[in-house]
Amino acid sequence: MDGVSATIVAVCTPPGEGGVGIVRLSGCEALGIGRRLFRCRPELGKRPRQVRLGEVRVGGEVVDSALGWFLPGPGSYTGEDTVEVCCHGSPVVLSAVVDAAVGLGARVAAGGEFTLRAFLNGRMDLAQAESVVSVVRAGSLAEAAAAVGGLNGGVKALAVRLQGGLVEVGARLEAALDFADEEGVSGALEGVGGAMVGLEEEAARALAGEQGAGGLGGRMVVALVGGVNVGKSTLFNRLLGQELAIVDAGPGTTRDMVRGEWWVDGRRVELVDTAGLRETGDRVEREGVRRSLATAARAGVVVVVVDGTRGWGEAEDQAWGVTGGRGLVVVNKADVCSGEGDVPEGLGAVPLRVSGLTGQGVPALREAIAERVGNGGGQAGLVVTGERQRQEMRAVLGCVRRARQVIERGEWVEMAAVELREARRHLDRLVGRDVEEDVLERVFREFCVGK
Ligand SMILES: Nc1nc2c(ncn2[C@@H]2O[C@H](COP(=O)(O)OP(=O)(O)OP(=O)(O)O)[C@@H](O)[C@H]2O)c(=O)[nH]1
Ligand SMILES: [Mg+2]
Repeated sequence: MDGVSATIVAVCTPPGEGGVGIVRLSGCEALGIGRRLFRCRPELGKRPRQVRLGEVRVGGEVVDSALGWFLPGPGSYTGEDTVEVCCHGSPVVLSAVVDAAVGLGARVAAGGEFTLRAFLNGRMDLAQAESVVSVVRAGSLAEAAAAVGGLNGGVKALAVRLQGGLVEVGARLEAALDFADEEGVSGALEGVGGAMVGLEEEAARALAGEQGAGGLGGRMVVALVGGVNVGKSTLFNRLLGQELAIVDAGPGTTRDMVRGEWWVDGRRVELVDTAGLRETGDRVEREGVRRSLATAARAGVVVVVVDGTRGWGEAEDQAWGVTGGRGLVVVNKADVCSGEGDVPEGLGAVPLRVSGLTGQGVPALREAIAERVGNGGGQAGLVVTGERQRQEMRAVLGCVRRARQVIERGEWVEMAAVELREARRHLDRLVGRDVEEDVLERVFREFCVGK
């Protein structure tokens, strides 16, 4: 990354009436520039980490009386020499101080650049950096508490734990591969399935915990996804008890997402009806499908709706894929079909038979959703926050689950070993090892200036 050596400056607290504004300088020139802008006795930097009262000077004029301090690297937030001056919050003064710092050689920091430097200097991992955004954006104390768990290294601790488990299971698989005869293989594999279930549960808990804090403005999102015409909108209206979404016999009716406020066991959630998934040449519908998948990826609970008269197909595979294997599956139109909708057994999901049209099976579905919503909300130690982390954790869960299924079916052990290696790669990426620069850019683009 270029420009890492430049000293950067920004106001890191938004100025407001009665509030304070902190000008933060970070980099090798921070102390030199800071001394020119903030005069105190003894001189800034003589007593590192001590808060001093002093004068803020711009162009030879004293423009504010402020508190300032010097934090030497590597023990600062960014890992670099840092000066912070806590002014009274006048926007005029704050911008004059920033301008003066720029005149002295500093560069105005980009959004998230302080935290980016902290990451590049090894002061925090990527998951911790992301937690900073989650804390800032928290819509409730519960969300803030969850995000702080990540900031304090909760995600890293989880990743290390899971890595340990994966290494152990992986080693047993590799050992099993060394046995040529079947008996030896099954002996070496004993207990591996159970160990994998434990890893799956731990990963799923981290995701479930996140769901509680997830959603818009702290509200959990429950999304209905699936192919076209499977009856998502009918079911959506049935669950809400009002005719909010348009229902039609033709495919591709819903394009925009339809959202409804829904109370489940005393908790307010957001029920979302989405566009049916299919390949289409229609530009607007394609955008609808893209949004459906994005909604499913960030929803707390995903209900994959299957048309019982048509059965499981490509759209369902796609919908299930984005849930990371943790969706609820319903076979709809139970009033006109008797089967289980060809839901693949390997999914590990027990399909619920419902009819959005008649209401059959809907109370059971409501209960199943309520249970998931409750689990998400009641968990302590919510750790995985943010879409990127969730995607990686879902990928981990998917890999471990597939590996277990391969073993349980007595299939090629090497395949399971490959899945486990892939899971470890996703865990590495979760904490920011081996991530590409564009991923970093995306993460830090979310930040506001001064953080
Ligand atoms: N028999 C029966 N028909 C149903 C049921 N649910 C929906 N339908 C019918 O299936 C058709 C499609 O229903 P929608 O609710 O619009 O389906 P959708 O999944 O929202 O469709 P798109 O928005 O196009 O993706 C309509 O003719 C509905 O009346 C059901 O449970 N039983
Ligand atoms: Mg619809």
